[in-house]
Amino acid sequence: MTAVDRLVPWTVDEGSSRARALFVDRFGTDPDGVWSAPGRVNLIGEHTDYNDGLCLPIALPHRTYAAVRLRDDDRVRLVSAQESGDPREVDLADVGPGTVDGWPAYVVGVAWALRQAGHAVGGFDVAVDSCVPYGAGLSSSAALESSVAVALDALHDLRLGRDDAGRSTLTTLCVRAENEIAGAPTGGMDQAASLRSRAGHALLLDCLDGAVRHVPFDLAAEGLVLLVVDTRAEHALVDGQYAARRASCEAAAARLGLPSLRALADDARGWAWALDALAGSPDADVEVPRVRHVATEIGRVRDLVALLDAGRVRDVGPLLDASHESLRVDYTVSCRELDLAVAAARSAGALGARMTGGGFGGSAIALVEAADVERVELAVAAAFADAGLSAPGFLVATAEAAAS
Ligand code: GAF
Repeated sequence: MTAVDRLVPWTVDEGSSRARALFVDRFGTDPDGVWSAPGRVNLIGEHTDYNDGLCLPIALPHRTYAAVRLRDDDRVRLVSAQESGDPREVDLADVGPGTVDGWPAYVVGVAWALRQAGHAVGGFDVAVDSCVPYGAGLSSSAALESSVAVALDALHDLRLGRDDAGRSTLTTLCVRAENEIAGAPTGGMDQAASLRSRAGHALLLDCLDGAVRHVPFDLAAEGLVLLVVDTRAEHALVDGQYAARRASCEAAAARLGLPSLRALADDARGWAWALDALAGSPDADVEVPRVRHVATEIGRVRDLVALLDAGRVRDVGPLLDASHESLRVDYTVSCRELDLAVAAARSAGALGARMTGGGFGGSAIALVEAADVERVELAVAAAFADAGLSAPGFLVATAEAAAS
C-alpha cells in the first residue's frame, strides 16, 4: 500500500470475471461473452479534435468491462456495478435524441447508431463494471461506448472490429451515440483512442480525415513515468462550458472564411494573421485567445511527435508546460485544482505537467523520473491538503491496447 491513493488497474481476467459475475447475479444466466475497452489520457493536442486538428492520446490499462447476452426482442436491460437498484430497461425503438438519461444513453446510443447505419442490431442484456474512474476526465464514457461497440460488432458478426478501417467506422458511430443520444458535443479523440490505439504506442490522430499513426511510446525504457493526478474535481462535458468553447471556435472559423481552425495550422502565412483579422470583431475578446490556443496547440503536437520520433522524450516537458498555460490563459478550461496539481508536480521535480482532457476539473498528467514518482505524489497530495481540498487520486499511465 502506498501512502497516497493509487488506482491500480484490474487485469483483464479480473475485470472480465467481475462483469461476468455481475451478469450472472443480476440476470440469472451466463453472458454470451465479455468485452472491454480502455480509458485514455491525452499527451497533447487538447480541444483540437473538434477543430479538425491533431491530438496524441494513449489508451490506459484501466478498462471498462461489458458482459453481454443478445435477446430476441428489442429490449435492452442494463446493470452496472457502479450503480445500485433494479436493472434499467430501454426499448431500442424508443431511443432518439433526448430520450434516455444517464449512463444507459452511452450504451443504447451505440446500438441506436449501429441501427442508423443499417445494421440489424436488436436487444441485449448488459452488465458493466469498470476501473476507469468516473468524472476524472479519463474517458469513462468512451470506454463504455467502445466496450459495447466491440461486443455488438462481435455478436452480430459485423466484422468492423477486425481492422482499423472498421474500427474507424465504430469510432464514428460511438461519437454519434455521445453527441446525439447522450447530448455531449465532444469531438472524436476519446473514442478513437479507445478503439484504435496500439500497446506501446501513442496514437497520432489527424481529425481532419481520421488518419492515424502509431508513434512508439515506451517511457519505462527511458526510466520515466507518466503520472496521472485525478483532482477529484468532477468534470462534465454535458454542461454548457465545453459546448461554448466549441461554438466560439466554429464562429471564429466562419468569420475567417475557413472550413475549420485546422486550416490555420497548415496555412503558409502561419496563423498570426487570423488574430489581426478577428481583432475588430464584436467577440474578439473571446475568439482571439481561443484561436491562438488551437493554432499553437496543433503546432505543439507536431513538435512533440518530432521529439518522440527523434528519441528525445526527455525533452518534451516544456511543450507540456506550454500546453497547460495555453489551456489556462487562452482557452480558460483549467481550474484551481488542475493548476495546483500541475504546479506542485513541477515543484517536486516533474519534467513537465499539464491538464489533460476537457478540463473544468478532471485530471492532470506529469512526466516524472521513475525514482521520483512517490515524492511527486506525496508533494501533490500535501499541496491539496494544505489548500483544504479533498485528497487527489493517482494512477500510472502506460500505453495499452485498444478495445477487444
Ligand atoms: C473531451 C472530449 F470528449 C474530447 O473530444 C476532446 O475534445 C477533449 O475533451 C479535449 O481535448 O475529452
